[in-house]
Amino acid sequence: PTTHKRTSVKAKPAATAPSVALQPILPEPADAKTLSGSFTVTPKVKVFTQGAAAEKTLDLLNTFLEENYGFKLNATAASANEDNTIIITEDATYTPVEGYNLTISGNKVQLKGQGAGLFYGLQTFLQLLPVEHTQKIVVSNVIINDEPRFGYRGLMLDVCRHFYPIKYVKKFIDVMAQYKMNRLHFHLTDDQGWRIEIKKYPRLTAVGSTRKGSLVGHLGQSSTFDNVPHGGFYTQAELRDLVAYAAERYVTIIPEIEMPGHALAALAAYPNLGCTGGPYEVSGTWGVFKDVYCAGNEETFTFLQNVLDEVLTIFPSPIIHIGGDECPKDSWKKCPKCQQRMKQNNLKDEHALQSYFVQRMEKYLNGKGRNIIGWDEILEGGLAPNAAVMSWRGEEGGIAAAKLKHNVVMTPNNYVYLDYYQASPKNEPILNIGGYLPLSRVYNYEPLPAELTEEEKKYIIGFQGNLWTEYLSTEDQVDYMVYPRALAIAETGWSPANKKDYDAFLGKLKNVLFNLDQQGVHYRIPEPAGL
Ligand code: TNX
Repeated sequence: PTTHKRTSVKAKPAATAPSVALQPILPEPADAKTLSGSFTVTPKVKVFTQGAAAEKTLDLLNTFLEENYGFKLNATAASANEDNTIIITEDATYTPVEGYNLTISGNKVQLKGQGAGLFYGLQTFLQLLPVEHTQKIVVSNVIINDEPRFGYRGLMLDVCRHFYPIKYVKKFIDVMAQYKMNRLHFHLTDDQGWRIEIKKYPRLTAVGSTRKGSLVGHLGQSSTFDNVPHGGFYTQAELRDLVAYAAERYVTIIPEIEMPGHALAALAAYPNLGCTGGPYEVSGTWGVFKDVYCAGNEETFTFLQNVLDEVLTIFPSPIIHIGGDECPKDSWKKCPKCQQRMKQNNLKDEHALQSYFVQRMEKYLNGKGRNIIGWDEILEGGLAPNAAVMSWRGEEGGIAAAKLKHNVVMTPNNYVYLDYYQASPKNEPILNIGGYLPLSRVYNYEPLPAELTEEEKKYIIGFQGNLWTEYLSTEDQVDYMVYPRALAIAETGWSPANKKDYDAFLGKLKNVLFNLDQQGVHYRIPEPAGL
């Protein structure tokens, strides 16, 4: 029987659809192999899903198809072997957790991964569809095995210096997620405004969320105070909804509650928390202010713990940002309670007192199952035992923290501060805080410092671009500063270093910017390659 031969006509090889160009993918995948042939998406394409996350992925695909091409995929295949089918498989054992496999070949689209991987694989697939939505939807055959280089790929948004409504923050998250970023560091409290409702302390928002006006123009250079009241805050219900919205897109929101500095808005509301007792005002100018939380007063700690209790019920993030930057020690030096605390605890100077402050808050949060992250000033006077460090004054703090075996998020101002100029100030339509960070410089930043050993490099868990908003009073201005530089950050965070190429990146932006146009994002038009 083994010699039995079929005498019928040979099976016809499946007709291969003509090849088309592979659309560019941003961020560049870890590994992509283009194959000949193509797949055409039509309303007749069947779908086959396995797992709840796969169904969700299909829903997202259908929403996209409906919005952009006016149809949905309704036909379900009986098995994963049927031709002309999109097969989405949730595989709980797939590694790495955020990775995915997308194979388009043999008249099938197959996507495999865990929840996050399926989400990212879908983002890739959507980029492979032709950007002009009037065209036939033909996608090149391809095999993609993709995974991120860093687990933490973030952007920071400062909503204190200027307030932006939830709707805008959602749009911000949409774009992040499309380009596979997964951490939104939400800067919620500062001298110029307290933006999160805290039920136990209603004055934080009743008083602390509004200021009398804003400084327009650079201090000392024809600046004026506009006397236009500015304010706003998010209710807890709005923030819970935002957290859920972000989670659906695999974005974790890391809230920042600043301490012990940048505290004027809180002090204006509760002056007993400052060393002098006030009165204090929510600031309408920018910079660093001498009035900070009193480190000698027990009420300060009770207050911050109670605030954090409410913050933790809203934000499930395993890390909580406690600020820690730019805290002048002037008021502590003159404050009898602070001096007494230093004596009692054998603290040799005010930096040690700040370290005491942060360590106490760390202990409190660790007790609630959360870890803290703080700006690199938390290294001064002794780093709290489990704290992660956000290196912003260049890379130095991050290098020091990694050597101490602490986790680090790189966010050096000289490479990724999105409030810095993108070109010569005279050619820019809006006033920026200063600095000079053209797209190419942001793109070419390498987050793993060469002076660290391979072992030490493992502590650099990721990196992030920061957007401070002193001079950005409108959403359009935020868009202008963030894009396309945030896309450069997205690629550095996701793609292998050896897959990065600035000219190729600029080439890929054509499709990306087309998509951003469709979404109403008012990005800055980048200079062409070679400039
Ligand atoms: C420094 S970066 C700050 C912010 C300012 C920013 C302006 C950091 C931890 N603190 O308060 O907005 O410079 O670039």
